Amino acid sequence: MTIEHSNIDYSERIPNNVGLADNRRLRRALESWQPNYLKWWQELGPDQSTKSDVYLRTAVSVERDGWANFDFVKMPDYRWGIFLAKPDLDRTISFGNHKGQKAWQDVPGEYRAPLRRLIVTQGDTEPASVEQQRHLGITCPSLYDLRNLFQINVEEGRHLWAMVYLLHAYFGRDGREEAEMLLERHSGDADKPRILGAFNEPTPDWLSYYMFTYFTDRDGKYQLAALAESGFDPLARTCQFMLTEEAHHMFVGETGIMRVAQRTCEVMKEVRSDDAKIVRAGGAVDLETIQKYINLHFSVSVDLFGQEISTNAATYFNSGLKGRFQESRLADDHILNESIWPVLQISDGHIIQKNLPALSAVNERLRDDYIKDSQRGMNRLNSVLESHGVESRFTLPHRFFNRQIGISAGINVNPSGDVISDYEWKARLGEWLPTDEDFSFVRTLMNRVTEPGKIAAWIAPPMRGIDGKPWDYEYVRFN
Ligand code: BYC
Repeated sequence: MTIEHSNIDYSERIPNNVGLADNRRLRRALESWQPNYLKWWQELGPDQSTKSDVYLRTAVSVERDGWANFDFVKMPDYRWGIFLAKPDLDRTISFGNHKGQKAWQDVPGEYRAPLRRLIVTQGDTEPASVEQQRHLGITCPSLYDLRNLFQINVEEGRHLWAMVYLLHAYFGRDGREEAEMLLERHSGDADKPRILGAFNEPTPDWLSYYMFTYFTDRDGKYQLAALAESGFDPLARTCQFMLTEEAHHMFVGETGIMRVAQRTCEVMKEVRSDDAKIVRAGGAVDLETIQKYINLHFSVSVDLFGQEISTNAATYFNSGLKGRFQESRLADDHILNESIWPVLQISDGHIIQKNLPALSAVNERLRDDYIKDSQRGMNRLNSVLESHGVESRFTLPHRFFNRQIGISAGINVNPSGDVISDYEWKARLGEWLPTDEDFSFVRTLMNRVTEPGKIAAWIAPPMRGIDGKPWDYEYVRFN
């Protein structure tokens, strides 16, 4: 058992609020992982960034108000640490077969393997995203954007620390080996790729990056929220605190896409045309290309919820390891043995809805929550178009479009949700997903802008800056 504090001890080599000073073995284990982490950061973290002073927030407490401190930091000196939300000593498990029992402070022997697997899968995504975004700093559209990229990168690094802490503290030798592996698998590596599909896709440009932080970080929000319900209390509490940091990541994604769309609308007005070629010649990303990026990143991200019907997911739920979104607020028995859930299926070339056992459909239910949330952001994005008098609207493609995992994997479903022939799929793919030519065009816009107050021509400036500073503040100082 460790002693828990809400304030973080920064006098330690590894800042923490888990009483690491009182646990020599664990402290030593983590201190021996730390140099490997730093080596990984130097090799695969943000390119050409180590000497810059960056205006970053660092967690100083796990209290809701005032948990972060902002200051200039060189990223390799960032105080990555271990911060768990405050404990609730009376907490009980709110779902599954152990509902009503006291939450576990240690790993129950029978759930060791599935818990480790969940923690490893979560942990694997964090450094993967840093690897995916490694080169983006070189083509940043403004200092404000560069700072946000770096903020997200250091926090994803910290989220890796969060999972590595759990592996080291609760899973013995296996845990230590898994922690090593988290630095050995790499995004897109042919031999040792990252575990989940989306984390092996490239993030080649800033439009992809905003889409990633909009769609893929939002998967993070839902997965972390489901793990924050876990009966294994240290996992629940670390995920609760990670969610506090995650909100800014989705903000960067959502406002990023909105700023791109805003600039496109402005250019459409300037060039008096909505023709993609003319808009591109005017230096903005045409609406069609933005829609194709949405289609790509949404489809890759909905894959991250796994199979619609999953025995893994049912086992996680039954065992009290992973709940549903806001589990304790849901008005049902939280056991689900008798419940059903509507799930889309494909039958005779048609998409139909079937009521299936809710227990096996918890992945799909989480995906439903995610899609609703993604749609809310699309509505806000569409309000940008509306306010500029542009008639077209962005849409989310059908959830079965372009899937690699689940019922529609390998089946040709168009963005409107019709099952189509191979011939039509191949012929029309370029209308729905970015083509090489689209990527090349977006790449031509990616020029580095680092003068305070200046911004690339393809994106509008943000409404406000960070931490009460103006948007044109010198957020990154190059040395
Ligand atoms: N790619 O029964 P199923 C974030 C595998 S993002 C490749 O449905 P399950 C972040 C699956 O592993 C959040 N493989 O599986 C965002 C299984 O393999 P086996 C990350 C996939 O376990 C931005 C098989 O297919 N956190 O934090 O119910 C920046 C059968 O599938 C994929 C988590 O994901 C895929 N997309 O569901 C930074 C939470 N999907 O058993 C960070 C932890 C499925 O046949 N993970 N498979 O070998 C989980 O809860 C589950 O592992 C999943 C999969 C929901 C991902």
